[in-house]
Amino acid sequence: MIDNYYLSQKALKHGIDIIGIVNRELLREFSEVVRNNVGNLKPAFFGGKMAQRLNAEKLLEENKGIISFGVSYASSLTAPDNKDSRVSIAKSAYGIDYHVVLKKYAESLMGEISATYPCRYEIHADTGIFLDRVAAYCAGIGFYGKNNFIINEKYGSYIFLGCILTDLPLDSSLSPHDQKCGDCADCLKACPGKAYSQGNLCHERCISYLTQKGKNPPFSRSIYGCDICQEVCPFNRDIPRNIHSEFAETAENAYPKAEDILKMGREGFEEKYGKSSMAWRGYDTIRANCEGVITAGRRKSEE
Ligand code: B12
Ligand code: SF4
Ligand code: SF4
Repeated sequence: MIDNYYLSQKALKHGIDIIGIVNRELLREFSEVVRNNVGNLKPAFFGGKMAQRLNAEKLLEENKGIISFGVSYASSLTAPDNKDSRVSIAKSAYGIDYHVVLKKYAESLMGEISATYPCRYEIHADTGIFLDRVAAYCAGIGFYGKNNFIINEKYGSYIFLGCILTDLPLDSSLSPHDQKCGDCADCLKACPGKAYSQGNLCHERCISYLTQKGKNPPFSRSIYGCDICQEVCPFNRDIPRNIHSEFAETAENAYPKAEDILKMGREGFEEKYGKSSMAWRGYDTIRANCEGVITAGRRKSEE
Protein backbone atom coordinates (compact mmCIF):
# COMPACT_ATOMS: atom_id res chain seq x y z
CA MET A 1 0.00 0.00 0.00
CA ILE A 2 1.18 3.53 -0.76
CA ASP A 3 2.07 5.48 2.37
CA ASN A 4 3.26 8.97 3.28
CA TYR A 5 6.92 7.95 3.13
CA TYR A 6 6.59 6.63 -0.42
CA LEU A 7 4.77 9.80 -1.55
CA SER A 8 7.26 12.20 0.10
CA GLN A 9 10.16 10.42 -1.57
CA LYS A 10 8.55 10.82 -4.99
CA ALA A 11 7.01 14.28 -4.55
CA LEU A 12 10.13 16.43 -4.18
CA LYS A 13 11.57 15.54 -7.55
CA HIS A 14 8.30 16.63 -9.19
CA GLY A 15 8.40 20.06 -7.50
CA ILE A 16 5.99 19.28 -4.65
CA ASP A 17 7.40 20.44 -1.30
CA ILE A 18 4.95 18.82 1.13
CA ILE A 19 2.57 15.91 0.63
CA GLY A 20 0.28 13.84 2.81
CA ILE A 21 -2.56 11.36 2.68
CA VAL A 22 -5.88 12.62 4.02
CA ASN A 23 -6.92 10.72 7.14
CA ARG A 24 -10.42 9.52 6.23
CA GLU A 25 -11.79 9.35 9.76
CA LEU A 26 -10.51 12.78 10.61
CA LEU A 27 -11.94 14.23 7.41
CA ARG A 28 -15.36 12.86 8.34
CA GLU A 29 -15.19 14.26 11.89
CA PHE A 30 -13.57 17.56 11.09
CA SER A 31 -15.88 18.38 8.18
CA GLU A 32 -18.74 18.13 10.65
CA VAL A 33 -16.99 20.60 12.99
CA VAL A 34 -16.38 23.13 10.21
CA ARG A 35 -19.86 22.55 8.75
CA ASN A 36 -21.46 23.35 12.10
CA ASN A 37 -19.31 26.43 12.32
CA VAL A 38 -19.86 27.83 8.85
CA GLY A 39 -22.64 25.77 7.25
CA ASN A 40 -24.97 28.72 6.80
CA LEU A 41 -22.35 31.17 5.64
CA LYS A 42 -22.36 32.23 2.01
CA PRO A 43 -18.95 31.47 0.60
CA ALA A 44 -16.99 34.14 -1.25
CA PHE A 45 -17.25 33.60 -5.01
CA PHE A 46 -19.23 30.33 -4.90
CA GLY A 47 -22.96 29.94 -5.00
CA GLY A 48 -25.00 27.95 -2.48
CA LYS A 49 -23.97 27.48 1.11
CA MET A 50 -20.70 26.43 2.66
CA ALA A 51 -22.12 23.09 3.85
CA GLN A 52 -22.45 21.98 0.22
CA ARG A 53 -18.70 22.38 -0.19
CA LEU A 54 -17.92 20.24 2.84
CA ASN A 55 -19.53 17.03 1.72
CA ALA A 56 -16.94 14.58 3.07
CA GLU A 57 -19.22 11.56 2.62
CA LYS A 58 -19.49 12.13 -1.13
CA LEU A 59 -15.77 12.70 -1.44
CA LEU A 60 -14.92 9.54 0.54
CA GLU A 61 -17.46 7.42 -1.29
CA GLU A 62 -16.10 8.42 -4.69
CA ASN A 63 -12.39 8.16 -3.85
CA LYS A 64 -10.43 5.49 -2.02
CA GLY A 65 -7.51 7.83 -1.60
CA ILE A 66 -7.24 11.59 -1.14
CA ILE A 67 -3.83 13.21 -1.29
CA SER A 68 -3.15 16.79 -0.24
CA PHE A 69 -0.03 18.64 -1.31
CA GLY A 70 1.64 21.99 -0.79
CA VAL A 71 3.96 24.08 -2.96
CA SER A 72 5.94 26.95 -1.46
CA TYR A 73 5.67 30.41 -3.01
CA ALA A 74 7.60 32.36 -0.36
CA SER A 75 9.46 35.22 -2.01
CA SER A 76 12.36 37.36 -0.82
CA LEU A 77 11.27 40.31 -2.95
CA THR A 78 10.99 43.46 -0.83
CA ALA A 79 9.14 46.67 -1.51
CA PRO A 80 11.19 49.34 -3.32
CA ASP A 81 12.16 52.51 -1.39
CA ASN A 82 9.65 54.60 -3.32
CA LYS A 83 6.80 52.20 -2.52
CA ASP A 84 4.56 55.04 -1.28
CA SER A 85 4.16 56.23 -4.86
CA ARG A 86 3.42 52.69 -6.01
CA VAL A 87 0.70 50.09 -5.58
CA SER A 88 1.25 46.45 -4.65
CA ILE A 89 0.26 42.97 -5.74
CA ALA A 90 0.07 40.00 -3.37
CA LYS A 91 2.74 37.31 -3.52
CA SER A 92 0.22 34.65 -4.53
CA ALA A 93 -0.08 36.48 -7.88
CA TYR A 94 3.67 36.59 -8.61
CA GLY A 95 4.87 34.83 -11.75
CA ILE A 96 2.76 32.13 -13.33
CA ASP A 97 -0.73 31.28 -12.10
CA TYR A 98 -0.40 28.71 -9.30
CA HIS A 99 -3.35 26.68 -10.58
CA VAL A 100 -1.31 25.91 -13.70
CA VAL A 101 1.92 25.22 -11.81
CA LEU A 102 0.34 22.94 -9.17
CA LYS A 103 -1.47 20.92 -11.84
CA LYS A 104 1.75 20.54 -13.81
CA TYR A 105 3.66 19.24 -10.75
CA ALA A 106 0.89 16.88 -9.63
CA GLU A 107 0.38 15.57 -13.16
CA SER A 108 4.07 14.79 -13.37
CA LEU A 109 4.01 12.99 -9.98
CA MET A 110 0.91 10.95 -10.81
CA GLY A 111 2.35 10.12 -14.23
CA GLU A 112 5.20 8.34 -12.46
CA ILE A 113 3.03 6.67 -9.80
CA SER A 114 0.39 5.46 -12.24
CA ALA A 115 3.07 3.86 -14.41
CA THR A 116 3.74 1.48 -11.46
CA TYR A 117 0.24 1.42 -9.92
CA PRO A 118 -2.29 1.98 -12.72
CA CYS A 119 -5.03 4.20 -11.30
CA ARG A 120 -7.63 6.88 -11.94
CA TYR A 121 -6.74 10.29 -10.59
CA GLU A 122 -8.10 13.84 -10.60
CA ILE A 123 -6.05 16.88 -9.71
CA HIS A 124 -7.45 20.00 -8.05
CA ALA A 125 -6.11 23.31 -6.81
CA ASP A 126 -9.02 25.56 -5.80
CA THR A 127 -11.25 23.71 -8.20
CA GLY A 128 -12.35 20.70 -6.17
CA ILE A 129 -15.68 19.87 -4.62
CA PHE A 130 -13.92 20.31 -1.30
CA LEU A 131 -11.97 22.90 0.68
CA ASP A 132 -8.21 22.63 0.21
CA ARG A 133 -7.36 23.79 3.74
CA VAL A 134 -9.62 21.23 5.37
CA ALA A 135 -8.05 18.46 3.28
CA ALA A 136 -4.53 19.75 4.04
CA TYR A 137 -5.21 19.81 7.78
CA CYS A 138 -6.53 16.24 7.66
CA ALA A 139 -3.39 15.15 5.77
CA GLY A 140 -0.97 16.64 8.31
CA ILE A 141 0.37 19.28 5.87
CA GLY A 142 0.30 21.85 8.65
CA PHE A 143 -1.68 23.34 11.51
CA TYR A 144 -4.53 25.85 11.29
CA GLY A 145 -3.15 29.23 12.36
CA LYS A 146 -5.34 31.80 14.06
CA ASN A 147 -5.39 33.56 10.66
CA ASN A 148 -7.05 30.40 9.23
CA PHE A 149 -3.99 29.58 7.12
CA ILE A 150 -2.50 26.13 6.96
CA ILE A 151 0.98 26.66 8.34
CA ASN A 152 3.76 24.17 7.76
CA GLU A 153 6.60 24.31 10.29
CA LYS A 154 9.29 24.28 7.59
CA TYR A 155 7.67 26.33 4.81
CA GLY A 156 5.36 28.62 6.82
CA SER A 157 2.00 29.68 5.38
CA TYR A 158 3.17 30.80 1.94
CA ILE A 159 2.17 27.45 0.50
CA PHE A 160 -0.40 26.82 -2.19
CA LEU A 161 -2.55 23.78 -1.57
CA GLY A 162 -3.88 21.18 -3.96
CA CYS A 163 -5.59 17.79 -3.84
CA ILE A 164 -5.37 14.55 -5.78
CA LEU A 165 -8.43 12.30 -5.72
CA THR A 166 -7.76 8.71 -6.71
CA ASP A 167 -9.01 5.12 -6.66
CA LEU A 168 -5.67 3.98 -5.24
CA PRO A 169 -5.95 2.59 -1.69
CA LEU A 170 -3.72 4.75 0.50
CA ASP A 171 -2.53 4.30 4.07
CA SER A 172 -4.11 7.28 5.79
CA SER A 173 -3.05 6.85 9.39
CA LEU A 174 -1.51 10.30 9.97
CA SER A 175 -2.54 12.57 12.87
CA PRO A 176 -3.16 16.29 12.39
CA HIS A 177 -0.95 18.99 13.89
CA ASP A 178 -2.10 20.95 16.93
CA GLN A 179 -2.22 24.71 16.64
CA LYS A 180 1.13 26.23 17.62
CA CYS A 181 0.21 29.93 17.83
CA GLY A 182 0.22 30.02 21.64
CA ASP A 183 -0.45 33.54 22.97
CA CYS A 184 0.48 35.22 19.71
CA ALA A 185 -2.28 37.20 17.99
CA ASP A 186 -0.13 39.34 15.67
CA CYS A 187 -2.11 38.48 12.52
CA LEU A 188 -5.44 39.33 14.15
CA LYS A 189 -4.10 42.69 15.37
CA ALA A 190 -2.36 43.57 12.09
CA CYS A 191 -5.37 43.14 9.79
CA PRO A 192 -6.21 46.65 8.51
CA GLY A 193 -9.79 45.65 7.67
CA LYS A 194 -10.44 44.00 11.07
CA ALA A 195 -11.57 41.00 9.10
CA TYR A 196 -11.05 38.63 12.05
CA SER A 197 -12.99 40.70 14.57
CA GLN A 198 -16.02 38.38 14.63
CA GLY A 199 -14.23 35.02 14.93
CA ASN A 200 -14.26 33.57 11.41
CA LEU A 201 -12.65 35.54 8.61
CA CYS A 202 -15.26 37.97 7.34
CA HIS A 203 -14.46 38.05 3.63
CA GLU A 204 -16.39 41.28 3.10
CA ARG A 205 -13.82 43.08 5.26
CA CYS A 206 -10.80 41.38 3.75
CA ILE A 207 -8.67 43.43 1.34
CA SER A 208 -8.00 40.30 -0.67
CA TYR A 209 -11.71 39.83 -1.36
CA LEU A 210 -12.38 43.55 -1.87
CA THR A 211 -9.58 43.92 -4.43
CA GLN A 212 -10.86 40.86 -6.28
CA LYS A 213 -14.13 42.77 -6.61
CA GLY A 214 -12.46 46.02 -7.75
CA LYS A 215 -13.33 47.72 -4.45
CA ASN A 216 -10.06 48.19 -2.63
CA PRO A 217 -10.64 50.21 0.54
CA PRO A 218 -9.16 53.73 0.85
CA PHE A 219 -6.59 52.60 3.46
CA SER A 220 -4.99 50.06 1.14
CA ARG A 221 -2.56 50.44 -1.77
CA SER A 222 -3.06 46.89 -2.98
CA ILE A 223 -4.52 46.34 -6.42
CA TYR A 224 -4.72 42.59 -5.94
CA GLY A 225 -4.78 40.46 -2.79
CA CYS A 226 -3.26 41.03 0.63
CA ASP A 227 -0.41 39.41 2.58
CA ILE A 228 -0.43 41.41 5.82
CA CYS A 229 -1.71 38.64 8.13
CA GLN A 230 1.02 36.37 6.75
CA GLU A 231 3.84 38.93 6.73
CA VAL A 232 3.59 39.43 10.50
CA CYS A 233 3.48 35.73 11.34
CA PRO A 234 6.60 34.43 13.16
CA PHE A 235 6.22 31.11 11.34
CA ASN A 236 7.09 32.94 8.10
CA ARG A 237 10.33 34.45 9.41
CA ASP A 238 12.95 31.78 8.75
CA ILE A 239 11.59 29.85 5.84
CA PRO A 240 13.12 28.81 2.53
CA ARG A 241 12.24 31.33 -0.22
CA ASN A 242 12.33 31.53 -4.03
CA ILE A 243 12.19 27.75 -4.40
CA HIS A 244 10.17 27.68 -7.63
CA SER A 245 11.27 29.84 -10.55
CA GLU A 246 7.65 29.91 -11.83
CA PHE A 247 6.76 32.26 -8.93
CA ALA A 248 9.67 34.67 -9.44
CA GLU A 249 8.65 38.30 -9.92
CA THR A 250 10.39 41.61 -10.56
CA ALA A 251 9.97 44.58 -8.19
CA GLU A 252 8.72 46.62 -11.17
CA ASN A 253 5.84 44.19 -11.79
CA ALA A 254 5.04 43.57 -8.13
CA TYR A 255 5.01 47.29 -7.24
CA PRO A 256 3.81 49.10 -10.38
CA LYS A 257 2.53 52.67 -10.60
CA ALA A 258 -1.27 52.89 -10.68
CA GLU A 259 -1.06 55.44 -13.51
CA ASP A 260 1.07 53.04 -15.59
CA ILE A 261 -1.53 50.27 -15.29
CA LEU A 262 -4.20 52.69 -16.50
CA LYS A 263 -1.96 53.81 -19.36
CA MET A 264 -1.11 50.26 -20.49
CA GLY A 265 -4.80 49.43 -21.10
CA ARG A 266 -6.33 46.00 -21.50
CA GLU A 267 -3.84 44.72 -24.06
CA GLY A 268 -0.79 45.93 -22.18
CA PHE A 269 -2.16 44.37 -18.99
CA GLU A 270 -2.73 41.03 -20.71
CA GLU A 271 0.79 41.12 -22.06
CA LYS A 272 2.36 41.90 -18.69
CA TYR A 273 0.09 40.07 -16.23
CA GLY A 274 -1.86 37.64 -18.43
CA LYS A 275 -0.15 34.58 -16.91
CA SER A 276 -0.52 35.74 -13.29
CA SER A 277 -3.24 34.33 -11.03
CA MET A 278 -4.69 37.84 -10.72
CA ALA A 279 -5.63 37.82 -14.42
CA TRP A 280 -8.76 35.79 -13.63
CA ARG A 281 -10.45 38.93 -12.30
CA GLY A 282 -9.82 40.76 -15.59
CA TYR A 283 -8.40 44.17 -16.41
CA ASP A 284 -11.52 46.13 -15.38
CA THR A 285 -11.22 44.94 -11.76
CA ILE A 286 -7.56 45.88 -11.50
CA ARG A 287 -8.20 49.22 -13.26
CA ALA A 288 -10.97 50.00 -10.74
CA ASN A 289 -8.52 49.33 -7.87
CA CYS A 290 -5.91 51.62 -9.45
CA GLU A 291 -8.49 54.36 -9.81
CA GLY A 292 -9.49 53.80 -6.18
CA VAL A 293 -5.89 54.26 -5.00
CA ILE A 294 -5.48 57.44 -7.08
CA THR A 295 -8.77 58.92 -5.78
CA ALA A 296 -7.92 58.06 -2.15
CA GLY A 297 -4.50 59.72 -2.60
CA ARG A 298 -6.14 62.89 -4.00
CA ARG A 299 -8.61 63.06 -1.11
CA LYS A 300 -5.79 62.64 1.38
CA SER A 301 -3.74 65.45 -0.16
CA GLU A 302 -6.78 67.77 -0.13
CA GLU A 303 -7.42 67.18 3.57
C1 B12 B 1 -12.86 31.59 -1.36
C2 B12 B 1 -11.41 31.69 -1.04
C3 B12 B 1 -10.94 32.93 -0.59
C4 B12 B 1 -11.87 34.08 -0.19
C5 B12 B 1 -12.49 33.78 1.19
C6 B12 B 1 -11.61 32.96 2.13
C7 B12 B 1 -12.30 32.45 3.39
N1 B12 B 1 -11.58 31.90 4.29
O1 B12 B 1 -13.48 32.55 3.56
C8 B12 B 1 -10.93 35.30 -0.22
C9 B12 B 1 -11.08 36.02 -1.53
C10 B12 B 1 -11.12 36.32 0.89
C11 B12 B 1 -9.57 34.62 -0.15
C12 B12 B 1 -8.43 35.29 0.17
C13 B12 B 1 -7.17 34.70 0.23
N2 B12 B 1 -6.83 33.46 -0.13
CO1 B12 B 1 -8.13 32.13 -0.61
N3 B12 B 1 -9.25 30.71 -1.04
C14 B12 B 1 -10.52 30.60 -1.19
C15 B12 B 1 -10.90 29.15 -1.56
C16 B12 B 1 -11.18 29.10 -3.06
C17 B12 B 1 -12.07 28.61 -0.73
C18 B12 B 1 -11.87 28.90 0.78
C19 B12 B 1 -13.13 28.90 1.58
O2 B12 B 1 -14.22 29.05 1.04
N4 B12 B 1 -12.97 28.73 2.90
C20 B12 B 1 -14.08 28.72 3.80
C21 B12 B 1 -13.65 28.49 5.23
C22 B12 B 1 -14.89 28.11 6.01
O3 B12 B 1 -12.74 27.40 5.34
P1 B12 B 1 -11.31 27.60 5.99
O4 B12 B 1 -10.65 28.72 5.25
O5 B12 B 1 -10.61 26.31 6.02
O6 B12 B 1 -11.69 28.13 7.45
C23 B12 B 1 -12.15 27.28 8.52
C24 B12 B 1 -11.00 26.70 9.27
O7 B12 B 1 -10.03 27.71 9.34
C25 B12 B 1 -11.56 26.34 10.61
N5 B12 B 1 -10.57 26.59 11.66
C26 B12 B 1 -10.05 27.75 11.99
N6 B12 B 1 -9.18 27.60 12.97
C27 B12 B 1 -9.14 26.31 13.29
C28 B12 B 1 -8.41 25.66 14.25
C29 B12 B 1 -8.57 24.29 14.37
C30 B12 B 1 -7.76 23.57 15.37
C31 B12 B 1 -9.47 23.62 13.53
C32 B12 B 1 -9.64 22.19 13.68
C33 B12 B 1 -10.19 24.32 12.56
C34 B12 B 1 -10.02 25.66 12.46
O8 B12 B 1 -12.67 27.17 10.77
C35 B12 B 1 -12.75 28.07 9.68
C36 B12 B 1 -14.11 28.52 9.53
O9 B12 B 1 -14.89 27.97 10.50
C37 B12 B 1 -9.58 28.38 -1.17
C38 B12 B 1 -9.27 27.17 -2.08
C39 B12 B 1 -10.23 25.99 -1.82
N7 B12 B 1 -10.93 25.54 -2.80
O10 B12 B 1 -10.30 25.52 -0.71
C40 B12 B 1 -8.52 29.48 -1.29
C41 B12 B 1 -7.35 29.46 -0.28
C42 B12 B 1 -7.91 29.26 1.11
N8 B12 B 1 -6.83 30.82 -0.39
C43 B12 B 1 -5.55 30.89 -0.31
C44 B12 B 1 -4.81 32.10 -0.35
C45 B12 B 1 -3.32 32.00 -0.61
C46 B12 B 1 -5.46 33.33 -0.19
C47 B12 B 1 -4.83 34.72 0.00
C48 B12 B 1 -3.52 34.74 0.75
C49 B12 B 1 -4.62 35.38 -1.39
C50 B12 B 1 -4.03 36.77 -1.27
N9 B12 B 1 -2.73 36.89 -1.23
O11 B12 B 1 -4.74 37.72 -1.18
C51 B12 B 1 -5.97 35.46 0.74
C52 B12 B 1 -5.87 35.28 2.25
C53 B12 B 1 -7.08 35.72 3.02
C54 B12 B 1 -7.18 35.04 4.38
N10 B12 B 1 -6.85 35.78 5.41
O12 B12 B 1 -7.49 33.85 4.45
C55 B12 B 1 -4.90 29.51 -0.12
C56 B12 B 1 -4.49 29.33 1.34
C57 B12 B 1 -3.24 28.49 1.50
C58 B12 B 1 -2.94 28.19 2.94
N11 B12 B 1 -1.68 27.89 3.18
O13 B12 B 1 -3.77 28.18 3.84
C59 B12 B 1 -6.09 28.58 -0.61
C60 B12 B 1 -6.16 27.22 0.06
C61 B12 B 1 -5.89 28.43 -2.14
C62 B12 B 1 -4.89 27.35 -2.54
N12 B12 B 1 -5.34 26.38 -3.31
O14 B12 B 1 -3.74 27.37 -2.15
N13 B12 B 1 -9.64 33.30 -0.44
S1 SF4 C 1 -5.55 39.14 3.86
FE1 SF4 C 1 -5.28 41.27 4.65
S2 SF4 C 1 -7.35 42.13 4.90
FE2 SF4 C 1 -7.54 39.89 4.61
S3 SF4 C 1 -7.59 39.07 6.68
FE3 SF4 C 1 -5.44 39.06 6.09
S4 SF4 C 1 -4.61 41.07 6.77
FE4 SF4 C 1 -6.85 41.18 6.83
S1 SF4 D 1 0.69 35.56 13.54
FE1 SF4 D 1 0.72 34.48 15.49
S2 SF4 D 1 -1.46 34.00 15.90
FE2 SF4 D 1 -1.29 34.53 13.74
S3 SF4 D 1 -1.05 32.57 12.70
FE3 SF4 D 1 1.02 33.38 13.08
S4 SF4 D 1 1.63 32.49 15.05
FE4 SF4 D 1 -0.58 32.22 14.85
